[in-house]
Amino acid sequence: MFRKILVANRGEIAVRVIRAAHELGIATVAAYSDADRESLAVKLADEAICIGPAPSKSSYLNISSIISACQIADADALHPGYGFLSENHRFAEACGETGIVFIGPPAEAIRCMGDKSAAKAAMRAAGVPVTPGSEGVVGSVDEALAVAADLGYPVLLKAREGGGGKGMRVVAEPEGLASAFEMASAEALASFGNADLYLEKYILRPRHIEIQLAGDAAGRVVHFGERDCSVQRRHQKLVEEAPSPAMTEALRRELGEAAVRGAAGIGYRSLGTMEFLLDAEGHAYFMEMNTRLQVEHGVTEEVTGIDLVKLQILLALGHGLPMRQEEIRLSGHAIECRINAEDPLRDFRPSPGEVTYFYPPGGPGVRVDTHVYPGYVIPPFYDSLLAKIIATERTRDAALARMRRALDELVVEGVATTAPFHRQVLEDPVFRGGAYDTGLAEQVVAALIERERGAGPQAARADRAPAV
Ligand code: MV4
Repeated sequence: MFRKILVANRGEIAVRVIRAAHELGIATVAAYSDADRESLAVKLADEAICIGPAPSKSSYLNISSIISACQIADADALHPGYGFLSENHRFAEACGETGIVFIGPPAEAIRCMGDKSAAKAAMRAAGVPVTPGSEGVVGSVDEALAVAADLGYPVLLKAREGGGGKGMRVVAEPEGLASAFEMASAEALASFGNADLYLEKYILRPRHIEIQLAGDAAGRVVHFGERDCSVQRRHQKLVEEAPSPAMTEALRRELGEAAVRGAAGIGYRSLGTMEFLLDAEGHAYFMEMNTRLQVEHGVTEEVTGIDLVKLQILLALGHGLPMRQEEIRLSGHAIECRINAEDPLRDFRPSPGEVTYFYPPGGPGVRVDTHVYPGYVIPPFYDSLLAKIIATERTRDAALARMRRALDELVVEGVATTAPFHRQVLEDPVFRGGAYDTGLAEQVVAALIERERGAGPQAARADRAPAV
């Protein structure tokens, strides 16, 4: 067993990791920036060590500072959380070189999945259905034109080291390809330090379905079913649910088996997630793989009864998977709403500052993962996730009713939050019917703004962002 884990992250996920470690009898060290001195993670951890000034570059992204903190605190393992350095293969390697166990996959797996076109090739080789497109990088506009002619328009240019939507360009016709290629390439170089692009058939308004999986050092891989993350805005997920209302038992089995084959094919160990696009005809295609613990892991925990963070820690220790695929049973329905300190009526503008009052919902089937307490001051430097509310019940309809009830109980004063957006989602007939796709969020925002406008003169103020 590890004696001590250093948590190289902040916010709710630092709290989540500390809780899992403590339940395993492992001591924790919170690595924090100057801006997080008063954070809940610092209060809950056994020890805390400052890793630098508020800007992420100087603290949560500073590899040498974090490695030094591990050495000073005598931690034998490090949990990277999500975001920050969690998918940086050089960081995972630096941990290994200094004898610190990185709680995640081997550095080589991170590197391979970080190259999105290499990841697709590896998955194609393992028999996973991938989005139709170029075999690897397209080296020139002429090559892209040839591939696009085969695929048929519209096509999508993506950055080799992209992911999360950055550096993508939709191309509707051959005439637009050259300029889109130059722009996407320049954007990729600026964002990722690599200008390489690959090409895919553009799938209109897909659903985002992802399969949670885990692999062990013995080469066994299991999956934990899917999450539907189609309620996104500008590539930020806002709502996740499990199971997906779009899935049949047959498709679940097919995608689960494909994800297991793909992960086993690259010798993957640790927790991971395979993202798929699901088109209107019900065809699913591999998009990319996330090699970290994800924000939305909790919905899977609620429908499987498995603590994924404890599992991730045990896998990093070299333990074998403690369950077989047949023993993983999905039961009930879970939905998560991300409560961010952002104003959905003002283009989701961040709303940092003091949370003067905070009352999280509770009661049967409601889980709240948060680092917020009354009087907590949200720093302006990081992402704005305040709390994840997860409602679980036996059926989807009952889970949605439970979430509506939970949102009604929630009180956050002092900052604007995304809670009004979520109330609008839960009222939306398309969402309630379950037949929604990645176009839903913008429609919900428009409906929310429309409703506010109708609510009185105060709602029509000119500084409100228009519907997009
Ligand atoms: C796509 C696509 C349509 N066709 N690829 C967005 C994030 C990045 N990981 C990939 N993304 C997409 N890739 C093809 N070939 C549409 C998107 C996309 C999207 C995907 C999932 C969830 C929300 C989305 C919002 C806009 C675009």
